[in-house]
Amino acid sequence: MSAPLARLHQQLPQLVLRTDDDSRQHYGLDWTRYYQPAPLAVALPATVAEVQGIVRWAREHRVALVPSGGRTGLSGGAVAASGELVVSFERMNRIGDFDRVARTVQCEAGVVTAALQQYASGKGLYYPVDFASSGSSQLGGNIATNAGGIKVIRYGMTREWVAGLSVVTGTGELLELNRGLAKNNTGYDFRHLFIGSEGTLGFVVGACMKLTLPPPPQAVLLLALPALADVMRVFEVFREGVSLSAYEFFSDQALGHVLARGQLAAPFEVRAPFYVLLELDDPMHSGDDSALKLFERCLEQGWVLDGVLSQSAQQAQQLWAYRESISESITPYTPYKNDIAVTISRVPAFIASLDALLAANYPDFEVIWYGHIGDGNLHINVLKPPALALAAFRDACEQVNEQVFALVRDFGGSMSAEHGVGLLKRDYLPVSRSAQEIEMMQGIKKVFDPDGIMNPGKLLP
Ligand code: S2G
Ligand code: ZN
Repeated sequence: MSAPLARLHQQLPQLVLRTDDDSRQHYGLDWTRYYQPAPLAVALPATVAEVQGIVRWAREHRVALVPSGGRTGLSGGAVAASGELVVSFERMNRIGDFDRVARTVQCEAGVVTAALQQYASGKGLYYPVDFASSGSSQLGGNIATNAGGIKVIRYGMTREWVAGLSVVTGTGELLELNRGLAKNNTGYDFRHLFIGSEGTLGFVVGACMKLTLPPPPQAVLLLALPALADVMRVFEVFREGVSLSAYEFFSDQALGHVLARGQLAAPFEVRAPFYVLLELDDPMHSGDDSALKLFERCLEQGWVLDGVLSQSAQQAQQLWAYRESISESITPYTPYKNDIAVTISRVPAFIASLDALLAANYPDFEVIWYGHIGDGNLHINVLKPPALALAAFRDACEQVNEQVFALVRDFGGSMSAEHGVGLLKRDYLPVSRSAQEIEMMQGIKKVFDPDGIMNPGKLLP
């Protein structure tokens, strides 16, 4: 054990510290597969005091710190590739102090998202932020990346559900931010600085999370569409007529890869170029047949070719599976991934422009589209052609990246809609933020992390 680590152990004798290769490999990586993890070691604190002790030690020994939650990030925000100390919050996973009147609950950073969803359900309430990785992602990471997911259209991003935030800054101070108050107009709301800061200002160690009343039973309507422009026409029609909790989109290529796994039968007899999945209040439960009338109207207009409305919660889950299993269906193709957003009304034009650009420059690359199109959020995946060597593919994808971000800039969009900036996109931050803004962010980082030990190299160029 190195002298600094021995010193850490001496200062915090109860702190769980792992230096074995398996732990360093396992905790030094998130879902991005571009980096070789090489942390100094992994610390697993059980208390805020241990987190503060780690920060004070890191300042003294000038060791960088990388926060580690569920490590489900896709931008390299939790990657430790240069001798950092990984600080895992998996041992800080208590939920408690439920306040039924305020509808809030205190959670430590290591609470798994699904555990909070289950806790809320057990109290007859609902925690609505949801995404495919909720079974392993942790609240600290969700807050640090302001995670979005599939229900943003009705419930917003994680930011909306944080009533209070406990953070340990890069100076080792513990800040209790907002303390769960519904109203608190007392100057800058640092809570919102830390939400989405990707561990670059300090550690999220706990949060007072808001819960809400559960929605009525939801149904899923899966529609087959002939053209991209219809995706937005259908969105406008249904958004006016019913209460949507999700409006997802995927291309037929995406569906093709899902079906190729052989676990799901095709949803319709005839394939279509695009599909949208709507989650809405179940007409069978509400007795409101507006959704069916809107479907018929879209059918008459030729904006929809076919559709299926779930008749049970089980069938709703089966219909969601078409969308939720896309990511794992294409993983074997080591895809180039990107996560961007443009103004909702410009989504079809953006997709058409990028498709044309990629087809012209990389005719043998297969482009897979899916995403939370109701928020203007697109997930772009380009699959590696089987015959192309991975290194050559990754080189080509550097150019693809440049072209994607150039188009995002032209469309006035965001270079990262929900996956954050992390390590992967750090150098492209100027696509969406001005030089002045970046300079101000660096100034703010200096206040909370004067020694630059908090997740250095992430988010900020
Ligand atoms: C999604 C998750 C992972 C991916 O499916 O909505 O945010 O493949 C993504 O991009
Ligand atoms: Zn997503």
